[in-house]
Amino acid sequence: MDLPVYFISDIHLMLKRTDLEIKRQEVLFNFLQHIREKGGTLVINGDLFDFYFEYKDVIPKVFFPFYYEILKLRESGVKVHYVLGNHDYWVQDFITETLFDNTYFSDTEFIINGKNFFITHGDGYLSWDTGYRILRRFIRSRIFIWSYRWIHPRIGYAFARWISKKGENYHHSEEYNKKISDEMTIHANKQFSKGSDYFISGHYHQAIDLKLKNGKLLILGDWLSFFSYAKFDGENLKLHFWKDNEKI
Ligand SMILES: [Mn+2]
Repeated sequence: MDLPVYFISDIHLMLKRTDLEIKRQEVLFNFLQHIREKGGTLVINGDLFDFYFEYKDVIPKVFFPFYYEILKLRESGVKVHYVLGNHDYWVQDFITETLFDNTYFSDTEFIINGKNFFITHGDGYLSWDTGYRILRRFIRSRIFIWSYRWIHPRIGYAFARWISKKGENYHHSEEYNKKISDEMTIHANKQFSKGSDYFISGHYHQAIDLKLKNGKLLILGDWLSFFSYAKFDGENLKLHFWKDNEKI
C-alpha cells in the first residue's frame, strides 16, 4: 500500500440531500481532494452510507457526487479500500468492481511497512450485543437479501429512511462510551497477542487513540460530529481531526 494510509469511517452519507448534508459532503470532498494532492491510500472502515442497497441493474443515484469524487481520487493513483459496515453491507458489483479497488465483507488484516493492522468496522463485538448478532446474521442472509431485492426500491428505500431516522442519535453518555472502549480494549489485546500492532475500529462514534502495552487501539470517530481520520505515515499511526469542518 502506498503511504501515507488514511483511515476514515462512519460518514453516513444520507439519502436526503439537505443543505446541511451538501455542506457536510463538501467538507468530506475537500478532505478527499487533500489526499488526491498528497497521494497515498484511503481505507474506508464502514458505514460510508447511511443506507445502501444495490440491485442487479440499479444503483442509488443520490450518491452520484460521491461516486465522482472517488473515481477522481482513483484516477489520480490513490487506491481506495472499503470495509463494509452494518449500514452499508448490501453491495453488489458496482461497489466491488467499479467504484472501489477492494471491498471487504468482514474483518481484515493489512501488512503495511512491516506493521500488522487489524481492521474491523466494529459492530457485533460487544458482549451484551447478542440480539444484534442474531439480527445481523438474518439481515445478511441470502434469503433476506434475495427477498429485499424483490421489494420495489421506492418501498425498500422508504423503509430505510424510516429506520435511519429512528437511529439518528449517536451521542452516548460518557459512562457508556467508557464501557465500549474498555470492551474494545479487551478485543484489541487479543489481536495484539496474535501478532497485530494496530486494532482499528469504527462504528461507535467516538474518537479514541489509545496506546496499549502491545499495540494501539483506534476508534475512528465519525464524519457527523468529529470529522476525524487516522493517518499512518509508515512509522506512526495517529488520529487527527479535519479542521475544515468549521464551515458547517
Ligand atoms: Mn456502524
